[in-house]
Amino acid sequence: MLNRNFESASRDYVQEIEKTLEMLLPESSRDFADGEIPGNLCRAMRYSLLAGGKRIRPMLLLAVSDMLCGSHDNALVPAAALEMIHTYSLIHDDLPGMDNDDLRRGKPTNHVVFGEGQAILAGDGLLNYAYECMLKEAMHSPAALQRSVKAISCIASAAGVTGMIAGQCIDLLSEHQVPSEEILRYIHTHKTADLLTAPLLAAAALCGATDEEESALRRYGLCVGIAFQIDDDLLDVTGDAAILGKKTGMDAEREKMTWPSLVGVEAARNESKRLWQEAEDALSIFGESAWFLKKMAENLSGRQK
Ligand code: GRG
Repeated sequence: MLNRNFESASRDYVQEIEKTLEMLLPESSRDFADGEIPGNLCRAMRYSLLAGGKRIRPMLLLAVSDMLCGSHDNALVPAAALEMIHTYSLIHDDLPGMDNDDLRRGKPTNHVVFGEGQAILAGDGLLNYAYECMLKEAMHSPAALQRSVKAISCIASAAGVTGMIAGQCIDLLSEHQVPSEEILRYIHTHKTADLLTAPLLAAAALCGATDEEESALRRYGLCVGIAFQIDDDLLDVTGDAAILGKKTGMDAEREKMTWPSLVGVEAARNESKRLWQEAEDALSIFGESAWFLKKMAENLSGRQK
């Protein structure tokens, strides 16, 4: 990536991501046919996947690939797959059995439009299809098979039962409980930071990064992830629902464990600021080549949605 203007570089990344998502999951008009995704399932999957998310996770994967490999040709499918996994987690998180939200990305949630059963399947579908796409792509290039398998394994662990699902499990169990820093750090690390670190480690695997590079990226991902979640908690208290595209004040209503509920709004703001700075510091070993990741941190730290 020669383009060093953050806004236009992100626009280029997002364009490529949208194109890859459309290529991997085109419309399917037939109700059912062997070897095809049933029409209704495909519409439900596409409804949430193409609803205009910020595409942070796939962008991170492409940016780290560009930084370490000088190109991101073999990173586009894993990047799109990661967005599918992220979208599945949002669909399931919004279900009546979890957070019971009716607005996401400024649109009615998946279960409101397609019904609960179909929304569960749309989430399951996106999760499974993500791995189908990554594995098919990996089998097409036997020379890069080992690196691809390592990248897929990073993503699977981050999204899995010791990663995002574990974080979500403790998050749900912690509703109505007295806030504790240890539990909150666990929830934020796994529910949020793991899936933001996954693209960094997957790209590191695809590019054959050194241990030192990998651990710098891990540090950056953890700091970005926790700061991102603290900001998310803060936006739920102080944000604008119209800009956010979802209701605010829901954490307090559900008695969720959050940074503002643990330490108050001001201290939560300070902790987030400290972590954003630590994230940038973690990139020092990459020098100038980490310009996009630095700008990404700067940009996310002021986000309104
Ligand atoms: C259902 C296993 C399972 C996990 C759900 C994603 C999630 C875990 C919960 C959603 C609520 C939440 C606060 C998650 C933390 C991560 C987060 C802030 C997600 C929103 O990510 P953005 O801002 O969303 O990147 P967009 O819509 O831009 O993609």
